[in-house]
Amino acid sequence: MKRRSAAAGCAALALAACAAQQPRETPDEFVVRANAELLKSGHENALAAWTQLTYITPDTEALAAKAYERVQADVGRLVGEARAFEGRALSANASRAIRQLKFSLAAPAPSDPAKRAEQAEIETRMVSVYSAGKHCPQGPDSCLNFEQLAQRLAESRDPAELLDAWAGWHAISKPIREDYVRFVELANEGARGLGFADLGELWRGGYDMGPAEFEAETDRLWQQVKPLYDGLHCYARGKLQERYGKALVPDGKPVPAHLFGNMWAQQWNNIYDLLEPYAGVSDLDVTAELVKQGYDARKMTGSAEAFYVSLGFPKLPASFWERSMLTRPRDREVDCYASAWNMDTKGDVRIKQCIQTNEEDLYTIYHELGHIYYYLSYLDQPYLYQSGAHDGFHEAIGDTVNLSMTEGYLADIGLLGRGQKSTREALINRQMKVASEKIAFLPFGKLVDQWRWGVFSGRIPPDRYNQAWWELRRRYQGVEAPMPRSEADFDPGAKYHIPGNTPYTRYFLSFVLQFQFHRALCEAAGFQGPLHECSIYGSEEAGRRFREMLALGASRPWQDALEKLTGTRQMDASAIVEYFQPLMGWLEKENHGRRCGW
Ligand code: X8Z
Ligand code: ZN
Repeated sequence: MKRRSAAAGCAALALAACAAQQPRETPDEFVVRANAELLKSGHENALAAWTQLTYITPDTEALAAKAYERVQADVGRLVGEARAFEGRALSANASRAIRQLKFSLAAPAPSDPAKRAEQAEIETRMVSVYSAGKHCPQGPDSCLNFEQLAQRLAESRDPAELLDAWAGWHAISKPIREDYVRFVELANEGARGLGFADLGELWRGGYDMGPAEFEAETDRLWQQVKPLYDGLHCYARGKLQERYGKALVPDGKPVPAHLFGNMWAQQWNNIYDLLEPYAGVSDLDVTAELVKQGYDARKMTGSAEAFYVSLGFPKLPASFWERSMLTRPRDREVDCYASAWNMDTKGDVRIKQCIQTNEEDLYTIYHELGHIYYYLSYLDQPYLYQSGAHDGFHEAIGDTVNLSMTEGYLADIGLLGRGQKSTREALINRQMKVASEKIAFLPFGKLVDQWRWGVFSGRIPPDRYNQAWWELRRRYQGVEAPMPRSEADFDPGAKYHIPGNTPYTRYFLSFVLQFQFHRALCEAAGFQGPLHECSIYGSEEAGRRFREMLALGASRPWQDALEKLTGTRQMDASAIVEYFQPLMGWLEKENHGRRCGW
């Protein structure tokens, strides 16, 4: 404690010089202190943020901004103090911990307290505006929130109604634009203060390789998976033409973005009925069974827990059930976006999700519990190592489990009838369903940060925000805006992770990695057969291998963690290609004669 007040007492000096006046603190001692300080402010921040997002009012917003500001101030100060060790030989642990410290914030703030406060307020406000977003097509009594609009996009097949839902939601982000412009200025200043050229360089730098090398890695992976997407896009456009006609969905052109059953056209599972290759062959309707069997949020979460327990993970702590928010409360504004929380890095873990009884939310709760079980697996690590090997690992855990929710598994737990047909037709149907989530997502997973990297570097200035967004969506996804857009709009802001400032490349990486993990775990489980039929449900050995990797947290470079589980040190798309081999062969024939591309 003394040291802290000494440091605070010489505030007029540069922080590094200030720290240099404490010659007795070794780098390793510094790391111990940094862990303790960050744990304290991180916990307070988590409590305030949780309260704000589960009870949005101007008061909770102000308190959350204050707590967040403290974390940013602590990180900025500690990074400054760590400069005293530059040029010195550090232990492997001190060097890694200091590296983690630099990359610990998604948006560092400027050192000027007034600007720091401004940034914290802006970030908090952007999320609040997004979360409270509503579309009121017929006046104030007709307002629809995000879930209602998303449901409309998923279920309606009337182009006018789809367009209304799409346009309504894309209007809520207009007021976020101005805040976002200022946020970029402030966060860039914060990143420069930590020694980065801009915030994008900081984001790309957190992967145990240089930022340029990382960017090249993402391009390499994209080239590996692009043929899968091209085939699926061609087929989907053909099917959408059958439903909506060539006037709305023309040949050789990008497809209007409101027709895919999803607000961002990022996953197409909601239009599986339109995409289904062989009608009447399979009954894959899990939602109907969930409803029939009276599954509520708790029961769905319990089902996910049981999967992890079958792998040898512990049961969820009682506090998880007491403190999580699993449904939308009726009496207040909340942020319903699904997320998993590690409150105190000591076992207070929670989920915030507004679970509805349907298949999509079932998969999401399994995804979220993946985060929770990662948190619980690395509780013994120091604070700065309590994160994923990289952020894509964190996203991939629950999704790896999702890949094991095969027909066999769903039948085991009574959500699908036994004796699903095992014909080639049934297999292609099933693969189409998984592809509509996993392959459809890949270009979106990549482009969101292509946009932000450009924004942070200044290559995309504010007066080109929207235009550049749609250029990327057209280039990568082959979709286009369903109505005229201008720079008065702020369409990127209609995606949670933009106002929420959550880096997005993590999901792109996750969608590649999860197949790598799945293949390795299936091997560990002794499964023999095609990858798409494997479920690791009930395999203690797969669970043991999984936990071995998870327990490392961020204590080692991610390549070590990957090697531990898969035997390779490279992210690689060969497993996703292998998984979808049957569908790809089928699509090649099916697309014959179609004019693919856009
Ligand atoms: O945001 C999420 C999770 C929470 S970490 C539900 N995902 C991305 C998205 O929905 O945009 C999972 C898949 C991609
Ligand atoms: Zn996630």
